[in-house]
Amino acid sequence: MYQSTQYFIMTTRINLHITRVNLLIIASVLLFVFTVNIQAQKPKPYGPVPTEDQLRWQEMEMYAFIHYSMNTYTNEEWGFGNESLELFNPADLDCRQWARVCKQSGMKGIIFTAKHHCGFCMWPSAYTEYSVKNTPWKQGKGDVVRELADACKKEGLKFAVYLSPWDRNHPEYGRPEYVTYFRNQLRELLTQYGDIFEVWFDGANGGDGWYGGANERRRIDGKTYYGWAETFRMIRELQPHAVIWNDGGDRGDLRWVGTEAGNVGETNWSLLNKVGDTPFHMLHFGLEDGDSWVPGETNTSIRPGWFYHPTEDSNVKSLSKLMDTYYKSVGRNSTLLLNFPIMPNGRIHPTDSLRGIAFNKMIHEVFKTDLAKKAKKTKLLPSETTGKWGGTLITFKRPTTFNRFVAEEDIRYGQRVKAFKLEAEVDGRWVSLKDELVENGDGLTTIGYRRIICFPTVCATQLRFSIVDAKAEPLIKRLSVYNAPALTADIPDSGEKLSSSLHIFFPNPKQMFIDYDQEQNITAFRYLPPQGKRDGVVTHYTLWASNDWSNWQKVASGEFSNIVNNPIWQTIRFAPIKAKILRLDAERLAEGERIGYDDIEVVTE
Ligand code: FUL
Repeated sequence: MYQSTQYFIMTTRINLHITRVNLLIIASVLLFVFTVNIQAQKPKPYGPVPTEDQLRWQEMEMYAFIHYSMNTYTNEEWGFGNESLELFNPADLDCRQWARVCKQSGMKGIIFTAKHHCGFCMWPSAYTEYSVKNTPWKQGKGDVVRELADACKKEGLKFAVYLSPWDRNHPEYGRPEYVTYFRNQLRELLTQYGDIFEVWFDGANGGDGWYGGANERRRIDGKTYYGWAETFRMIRELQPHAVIWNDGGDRGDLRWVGTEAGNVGETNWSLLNKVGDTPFHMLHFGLEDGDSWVPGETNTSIRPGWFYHPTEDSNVKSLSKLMDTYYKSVGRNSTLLLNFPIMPNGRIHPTDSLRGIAFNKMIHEVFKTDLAKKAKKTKLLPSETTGKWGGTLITFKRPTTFNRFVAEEDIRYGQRVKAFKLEAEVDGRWVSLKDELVENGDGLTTIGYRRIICFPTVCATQLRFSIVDAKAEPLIKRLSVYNAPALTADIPDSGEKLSSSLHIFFPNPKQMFIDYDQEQNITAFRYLPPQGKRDGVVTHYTLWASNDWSNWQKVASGEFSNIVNNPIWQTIRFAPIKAKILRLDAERLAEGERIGYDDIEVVTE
């Protein structure tokens, strides 16, 4: 399994008088030496290691969620279970469009909400009347799961299902009969739609519901009620290569990262204990000494909600937000499960698809040229580094400008690195680099499958990577260096005309520039502060405009009222101005030293 030329043994010719007997002896000796050598050179696993299926899953890196159900027609996030079947009649349902958008957005597969909490089945299940078969869509002959599974196959994407354990429609929910029903449904999904790469069981369980007309609250114990062990056995039998995501009871193959905001901890161990509770910090950071391999999957939506709501058309995540999400998921030893909601007409909204495609393009743009490839890499002994495990010195041919660093461990043998250090030699001086997406400390802790470090651009002649602490000898299989463009190109939101090349950058921590290629007629500036914290929230501002970087016209100044307690979008409107550059000066921050933002929009005419 371990492919490396280092296992080849070089032999020299031996001049021996060979008889049959000693030929046999020589052959056995050689075989022995060869085996011993392989065993000596092949790394020994340290601690828990991934299965082949977990590895394959991790290598997918990004895949999509599609949320589509009755909620799409009621404009809700959760359905109650009594929504009328007449509501489901999409005029233009096109699973090929979903698959194409996902593929062009860099997604390697799709996980579909075959059944959400409302209990409505997107396939004609034989076990309930509450499904597409009793809707006006295609006169009840349609099957969304089938259409999507086929579309994925055509586009070369993998396919997976979300089957909500909680079912607010089913009369028996809460009783043993429902568990049988649930397994019957799962069996349909696992046997009729080809290969399934992941099975997703949501953790939201029990509560109010319609439950066949009972209209009551039904509480269950998510750990015991569903009999997960039996269900898992069935999955292993029917889809032996599927990985299981389970937030409710028995430990699956993957774990939730404790938030739907789109980030996992910068320290991220792919380990957990097989049994026991999983409080937020375990989900978010993993468990350094966990006894099982349970890697984190970062799930988030491209919009604020999981289902489509027209009011969110102007809140599709910006490109910079999506890149931030990428760095804080794939760049932190996790995968990214990015949701695209479906509109009532049965398609993905153009803003979401354009944004997804731009996101994928930007990832390719950032990681186009590995500047470490042509540089000299020298192995460093512990005594030559600041760490006790040695490291690598990357010497560039000439001073090189960069702002991203990528490291990967060979996780087949376990996750080992606990802390590392990055230093760049700039103008003859060694400076420490820190992950600027991390608030406390330098963020240089775990590596795992992949770690991406973002730091302000430096121009350096050498880069020193030292491993400060590790559980066992580190097996680093990749060290790369990139120079991400100092701009984040954004694309137009539907309705409003935004520049197709919105560049945002920070010349200093309290100043933000937005720079267009061409003059714009600007009518408003919008700021979404960082959510859930005071740090970096701009409370008082001055907004300036310019065409030439030297003559600045003051556009507006003032306060964002109540922004700390209610951190919603803030809009500064003004009479239209013609400008190429906008500058926001943070006059006061609620806390901290650096402007923070979750999103920025500029409205142009
Ligand atoms: C949550 C659910 O309750 C949401 O509706 C959504 O499906 C999300 C992915 O998981 O727990």
